[in-house]
Formats: sequence, structure tokens, C-alpha cells
Amino acid sequence: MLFIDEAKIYVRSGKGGDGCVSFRREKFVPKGGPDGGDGGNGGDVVLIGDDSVNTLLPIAAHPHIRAGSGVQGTGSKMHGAGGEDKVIAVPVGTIVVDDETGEPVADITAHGQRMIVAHGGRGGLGNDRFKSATNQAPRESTPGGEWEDRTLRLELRLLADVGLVGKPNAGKSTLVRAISRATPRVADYPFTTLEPCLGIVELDIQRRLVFADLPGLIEGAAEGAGLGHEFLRHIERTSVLLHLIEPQPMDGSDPATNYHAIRSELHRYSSTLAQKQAIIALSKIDMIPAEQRQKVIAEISSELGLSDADQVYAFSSASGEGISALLEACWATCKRPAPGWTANRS
Ligand SMILES: Nc1nc2c(ncn2[C@@H]2O[C@H](COP(=O)(O)OP(=O)(O)OP(=O)(O)O)[C@@H](O)[C@H]2O)c(=O)[nH]1
Ligand SMILES: [Mg+2]
Repeated sequence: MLFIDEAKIYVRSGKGGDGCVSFRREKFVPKGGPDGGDGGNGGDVVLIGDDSVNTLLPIAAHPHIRAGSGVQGTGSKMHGAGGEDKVIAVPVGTIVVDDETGEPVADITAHGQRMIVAHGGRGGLGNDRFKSATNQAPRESTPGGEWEDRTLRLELRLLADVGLVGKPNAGKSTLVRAISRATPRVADYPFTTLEPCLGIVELDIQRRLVFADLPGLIEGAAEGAGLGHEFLRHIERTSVLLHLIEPQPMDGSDPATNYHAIRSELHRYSSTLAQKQAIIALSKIDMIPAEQRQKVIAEISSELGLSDADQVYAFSSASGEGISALLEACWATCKRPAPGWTANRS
């Protein structure tokens, strides 16, 4: 599933410093010549591709970006200082569009790629620049160039790494809420989630996974039951499926039957999806009394009819139990290249 991370930013470059009109005034030097210095150039706003940045969230949180203004020139041919550039690190893969015109401005495709998105005004010229054989005492100077401001839309397209599947109410959205900043709706009725939603999960600073929360699937989805299964196309390109199973379903159904129903819907949708690597996890284990947990997990695991190599994870979004082990498993599986999977990050 394609995830579009977006930020709208307001950039303003620095104004150029004005040129200065000044004449040399020194003892014993009558009628000193012009010595007004130039103004400094205004700073640019620059975007730079950075591999270590992987989301536009921090940029979206501080959308007003201003470079420094150039300082005005002074006498004694002193040039004003240049305004400071403002350099913003953006993830590689960021597309920049002018928000007013819709015109593409930049496509940051490499680490270290720089792009000036608002040019600083040029420094004005001091009167020293205007002296000539016929005009020894010019009173001219030029003002600093104006700043440039524009509104830009930044877009980062990502593919989800982990696609969540399971029956309605399995706890998919709750998990995404617990592990990311995404806030999909959660409620104790089926089909709370009507549209896929993505959340970025940071295992630590360097490791990030994009999770896709999907609507629940039910038997007969292929024929249009429930929300149908059209939305499954969103997870066809994820690296792994995370299949959630409620150990004690709220509707009184059987966990193993639910598991097989989902498997068969996946299969009916596409063989790509059916063959995709899947991690199986029992949700809401806080609802099972601690002393019964191991037994219940073992029972359900054996009913699923999995091969011995398949581990069944168990977790609770409510208590946080088992979540880090589950995320580590997702990470390990995503990073293990599967047939047909190409890495979408360096
Ligand atoms: N006790 C407990 N309740 C949970 C946990 N996770 C989810 N729930 C509850 O289970 C119900 C369904 O959760 P959702 O996250 O909306 O389930 P879903 O799989 O996204 O459901 P659909 O979007 O309808 O497919 C809600 O009432 C949640 O509060 C958990 O770890 N522990
Ligand atoms: Mg949901």
C-alpha cells in the first residue's frame, strides 16, 4: 500500500542587505571618494536529501521556515554579512510541489542532493561600485533584493511493510494505535475500520516499519460480504502479513475457524497474498487469566494446524505485553528478503 506522508511548509528566503552610500572621511584626505560597501546576500532556503530522516512529521510540525536577511553594507567598503541559509533535511524520495501552482519544484532522490527552494535576495550595491571617471562622487546605491516566499507541499511515498489482516474486532486498529502515532478508530463493533490507514512504527531510531491497518475480513468477502475484499490490493505489495486472531472472540466464534476463514479469503483474492509470509499473533491476551494463558495459547496454536516452525505470537495492546517481541518478529521477517520482494529503502 502506498502511504503518502505529507507536509505543507511556508518558506521565506532572506532579503538582501541594502548597498551603502558613504564617503571616505579621513583627516588630511579632503574629498575622500565613495566607500559605501555592498549589502550581504539574503540566505536561501535549501532542502537536502538525508538518508537518516525517514518521515516528514517533524517538518510538518514546524512549517514556517525562514532564512536570515543580509546585513546592509557600511562605510569603509565594508560589505554586510550574508544572511544564514536555512537547510532542511528531508527524506530521500521526497517530492516537492508548489502549493499554489501545483508545479513540481524538486524531486529529492539522493542522499546529499541539495535544492534551493527560495532564493535569498541579492545584496544591494554600495556607492563605491558606481564611481567612474566622470562621476567621482556617486550618491547611488541599490537596495537589497527582496525575499522570496512560497508555500510548498512535500510528499513522501512509502510502501507499507506490514499488512494487518483478521476478522472484524480482532484488535488491528488498537494495535496500530498502540505502536504508532496513527489514530485509526477503535470500537467494539465490527467494521469500525472502513478504509485502510497507515502508521509508522519506530522500533528505535534506525528501524522503522510502516503498518497498514485494514478493515476486517469475513467469510464470503470475495463475494462482497462485509466490506468485500477490494481493499486487499493495498497490501499486495507489503513484505509481510500480520494475521491477528482473537483467542476468545467477542462474538463467540472459534479462533481456529476464524483463522482458516481469513486464509481462504486471502487465497480467493490472490495467490500472491496467500503465499505472502505471514506472522500469526493472538491479540488481547490480557483478557485471559495469567495462569491459563500458556495453555490457551498452546491449544489454539495446535488447532491452527501450522507447521512446527511457525511460531504463534501473543500480545496485548492494552497491557503492552508481547508487543516488542511481535515487532521484532515483523522486523526480522521484513528484512529477510522474500522472493519477489525488493527493498524499498537503503
Ligand atoms: N482487553 C483488550 N481489548 C482490546 C485489545 N485490543 C483491542 N481491544 C478491543 O477490541 C475491540 C475491537 O478493536 P479494534 O482495534 O477496533 O478491532 P479491529 O480489528 O480494528 O476491528 P475492525 O476495524 O472492525 O475490523 C475494541 O473494543 C477494543 O477496545 C486488547 O489488547 N485488550
Ligand atoms: Mg479496525
